[in-house]
Amino acid sequence: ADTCSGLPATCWQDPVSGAHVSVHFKPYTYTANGTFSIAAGNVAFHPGQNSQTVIRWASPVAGEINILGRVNSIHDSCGDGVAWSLNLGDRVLQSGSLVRGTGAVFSASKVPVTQSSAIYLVLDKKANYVCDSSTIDMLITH
Ligand SMILES: [Ca+2]
Repeated sequence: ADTCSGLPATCWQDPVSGAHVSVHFKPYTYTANGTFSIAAGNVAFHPGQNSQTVIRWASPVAGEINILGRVNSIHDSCGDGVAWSLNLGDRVLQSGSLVRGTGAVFSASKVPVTQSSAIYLVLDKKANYVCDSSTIDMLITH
């Protein structure tokens, strides 16, 4: 959709669970319960009440790739933070747990892929899903 919770953004959202991935068209500052900002063009995501949110990269190449990224829990006023994992198919390459308001850098070198491989970034709510807004940056090189 072209809006996410009424905001101008490219949005993939499950309105029942609250899970979403959004790319905001304009800078956005949330101020209802604490505050955080998302820059225009940044990718934000949030797990659902009873579901993870997963971003997939489908490999267009065969060979080895290098992955460098950062995941940030951006809503630091409530909740228990989020957990994340970087997967190649169903194999976990790296994972971590974030205290609310913190971030983690991840990287993986010489990851073997084919043109049917998929890299997944999984965002999990941990015990509860309140205040789990997060952002993701990822660079993949071949
Ligand atoms: Ca949480």
